[in-house]
Amino acid sequence: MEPSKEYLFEYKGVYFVTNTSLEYVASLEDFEIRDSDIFLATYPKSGTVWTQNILSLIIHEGHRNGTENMETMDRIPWLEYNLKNMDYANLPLPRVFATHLPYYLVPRDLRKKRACVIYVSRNPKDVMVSYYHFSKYITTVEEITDFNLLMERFLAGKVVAGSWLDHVSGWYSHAEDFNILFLTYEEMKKDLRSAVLKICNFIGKKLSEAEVDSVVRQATFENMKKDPRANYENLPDDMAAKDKGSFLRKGTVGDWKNIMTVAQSERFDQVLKEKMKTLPIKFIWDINDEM
Ligand code: PPS
Repeated sequence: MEPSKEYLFEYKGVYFVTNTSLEYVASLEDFEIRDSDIFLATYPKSGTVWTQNILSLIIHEGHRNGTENMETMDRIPWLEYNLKNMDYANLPLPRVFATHLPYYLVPRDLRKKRACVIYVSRNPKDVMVSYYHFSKYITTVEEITDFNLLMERFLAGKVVAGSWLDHVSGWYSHAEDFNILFLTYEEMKKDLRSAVLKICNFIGKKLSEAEVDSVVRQATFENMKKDPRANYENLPDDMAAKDKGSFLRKGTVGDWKNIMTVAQSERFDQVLKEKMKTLPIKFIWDINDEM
């Protein structure tokens, strides 16, 4: 039941992939903030890379009009996984970081309402199913082929970033401490243009109608999947089993129905759905559901 120490280590109640270190993660509470910083916070598999791409398209004209060819991870690196040993203190402004940290481990000064935080969440059945497929593809995450075992680990929070419920409820219940915009994967899926506009407004970036159109067009699932940068096709060979999948997999709402049995879904509901009632979010479990 316990996650393998080869793949995950625990720090203050959450799990991290072993390609970062406990000391580094612990140091991030003191990470120095700039007022123009933007942090994209998510629980894994909730739309991080999607929103990362949207932010990059909004902020960088050279990305939007195709004149600059830069890896997304170089533009918007992961805060707690500094895989390329970048000098985070001296990145060009505005710095944008992606993070799976829970609210209580992020740089302390963010809690003074400095900088911007965008938090994206997704219905947890789709998150879990996405994680299941991801674990076969990414070699740094333990592959769990037994879906029942994967589900028990997920429900117990013994996966990357810990408990889904704790992550989402923590960020929502501490919203007042942060300058924060909440989005859901499902609302982005239903109306991408509105989500792009919300992000522009929140980070104070004015784009023309044509520029917004361009961001939206380049951020659809189909177009991102065709774009090697957006689809993270340039990951080092030892990080991904490229014959076993890709970063952008299916990109739908309700894919859980294709894999979870009725019994598994009921077990999931029994453990999580009751507790989810405390969340101020109405999750969409099927793309045909009303928002
Ligand atoms: S990670 O590894 O935590 O950074 O993963 P994350 O990026 O949060 O989540 C991956 C899922 O997001 C889907 N995705 C998209 N869906 C719709 N539209 C766009 N443009 C898009 N880009 C990424 C991706 O396919 C993963 O979901 P699944 O369900 O596995 O397809």
